[in-house]
Amino acid sequence: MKIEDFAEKLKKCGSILIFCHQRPDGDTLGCAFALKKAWESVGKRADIVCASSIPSKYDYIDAAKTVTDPVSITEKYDAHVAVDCSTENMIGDGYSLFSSNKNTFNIDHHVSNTSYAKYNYVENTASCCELVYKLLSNCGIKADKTISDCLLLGISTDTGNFAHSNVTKDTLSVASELVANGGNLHDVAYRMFKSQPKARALLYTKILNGMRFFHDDKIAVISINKKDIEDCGATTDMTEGFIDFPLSIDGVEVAVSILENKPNAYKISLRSKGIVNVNEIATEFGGGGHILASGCLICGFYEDVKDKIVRAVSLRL
Ligand SMILES: [Mn+2]
Repeated sequence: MKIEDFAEKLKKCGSILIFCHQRPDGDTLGCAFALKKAWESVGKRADIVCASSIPSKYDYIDAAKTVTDPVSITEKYDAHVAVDCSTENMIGDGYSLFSSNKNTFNIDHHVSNTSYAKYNYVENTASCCELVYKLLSNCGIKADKTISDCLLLGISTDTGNFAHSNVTKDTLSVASELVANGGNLHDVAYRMFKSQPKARALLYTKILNGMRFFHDDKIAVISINKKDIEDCGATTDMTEGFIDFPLSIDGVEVAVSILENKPNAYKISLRSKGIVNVNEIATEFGGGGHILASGCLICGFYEDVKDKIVRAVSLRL
């Protein structure tokens, strides 16, 4: 549906419950924080739920501390709104709660979005935060400094700080308006890209030591198991961004990260420089995402899982 119609429907809702995707990133959280602040700025009510815990690096935004687990919600809201979630699976354990409301909204920028809500607004932009900015404009809500900082968080993180090929003039023009409204881009970029806890740095070096190459060095694979994470005193969410390093290597076309989720269940992340559409590969295994960045879950023994995903990538090289 058109953004005008989507905004028109949502505007009528006095209380909304916002759903982030599991293993939340800066984009889904930036959307949720901005939407919550915006709703509150006009005297309405908004709460945020996420099926996973929120990484501590987002604590600098006060709304991060208000995010709760979907199971703790007993209240009724006028609408349930999913942000940056391409499928029901991305909402995770929160999906049964999400779908329990008859007024469901889905605003997202993933090409693979399955339009699972009553009202769906999907547009292929670099970040979902750009769409939330558009939504707020259409609701007649101005993005103040706080909202602008939240939206810049998603735009900055989903574009690799404006370095990915997904950046368009519209991305820059939204970012420019947010900066004009008082948003502090430097602060966001510093927090997300230029600082990290020691435990993450230790884990990173350990994981890079175990990097393996396949298919004439066109595929680089990193593997992260639970024990490595524990040994370094790190947490799973700290592995976000590790995959950028193998992809940066000259000659590597696809980088793969294999993260132990549960015993014999691995979360696969895929990044491509462009020759391979990794969204197709992830979809084959029940996941999804974008052409250049996607993910899925594969069950089995580590070596079998690794062989399966390397074979699937090799077939496309
Ligand atoms: Mn996103």
